[in-house]
Amino acid sequence: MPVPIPDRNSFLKYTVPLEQAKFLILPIPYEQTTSYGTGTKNGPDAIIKASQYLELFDEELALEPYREGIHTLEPIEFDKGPAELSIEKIYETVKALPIKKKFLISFGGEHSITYPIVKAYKEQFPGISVLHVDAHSDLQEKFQGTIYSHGSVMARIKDIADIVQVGIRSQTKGEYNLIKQRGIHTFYMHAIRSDELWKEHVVESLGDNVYLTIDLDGFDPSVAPAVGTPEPGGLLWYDVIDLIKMITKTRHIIGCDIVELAPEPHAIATDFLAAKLAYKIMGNIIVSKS
Ligand SMILES: [Mn+2]
Repeated sequence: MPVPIPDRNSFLKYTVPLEQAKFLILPIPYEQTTSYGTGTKNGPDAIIKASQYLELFDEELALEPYREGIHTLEPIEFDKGPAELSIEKIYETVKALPIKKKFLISFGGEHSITYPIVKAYKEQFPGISVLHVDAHSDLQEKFQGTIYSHGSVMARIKDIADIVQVGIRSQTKGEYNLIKQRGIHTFYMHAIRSDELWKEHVVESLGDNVYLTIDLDGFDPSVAPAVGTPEPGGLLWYDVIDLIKMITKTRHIIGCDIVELAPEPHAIATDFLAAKLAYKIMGNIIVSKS
């Protein structure tokens, strides 16, 4: 077992050398195309700060996940310029990481970051399913003039991987029709409400290797208010945690990202939720492999 060393810039305030880590944290403070509220570039920092107030012990799993070793990487730096360059930079960064040997958790940043991450995963894990938790289906071909917008991220990903969407409650008619035509597995929020077995149905529609992307606006604004585009009627904490737990029982979660946190001083609960979510994912990954 690696020996965690205190470090004030790291997730949970502890670090281990990269080679010894089971988990990698990659801060991706990318914000170029957000549409309503702004501030997602401050997301990774806020999650790492909030994580430093988490208890290291998980009482539900009865373990201290950080003892498996967490290494927080340097944030990716972005130059001003076309979205393509930033997307390429994210892809190259993730491609260079040992994503097969370690479990990578990326913190956004806006949702656009997920496409280059999935592209890098796809090269090492053929046939992956992408589980997409979000209020929005993000399936617009182009949004605000770019195909790399946060509103188009799943339109890009659907062409390279199977996608399963959960928590959706805001979309255009075009997106609605596309889902019907392509037979995309979309679990709408209104349908989840009246289906006691929705989590089982989500798991059934996933392949063996699952990449998890969580837009925090998939959660209800009552539990995650600090997002750029809050939508009423979302998922609650245990909906998401229980879903993740259920997935790890029969599928392999191979990596994940948590995106769209737009920190606000009066809504620090969202920062904390995001940090705890990342830690809960780590705990469940450990339990599923032991
Ligand atoms: Mn969203």
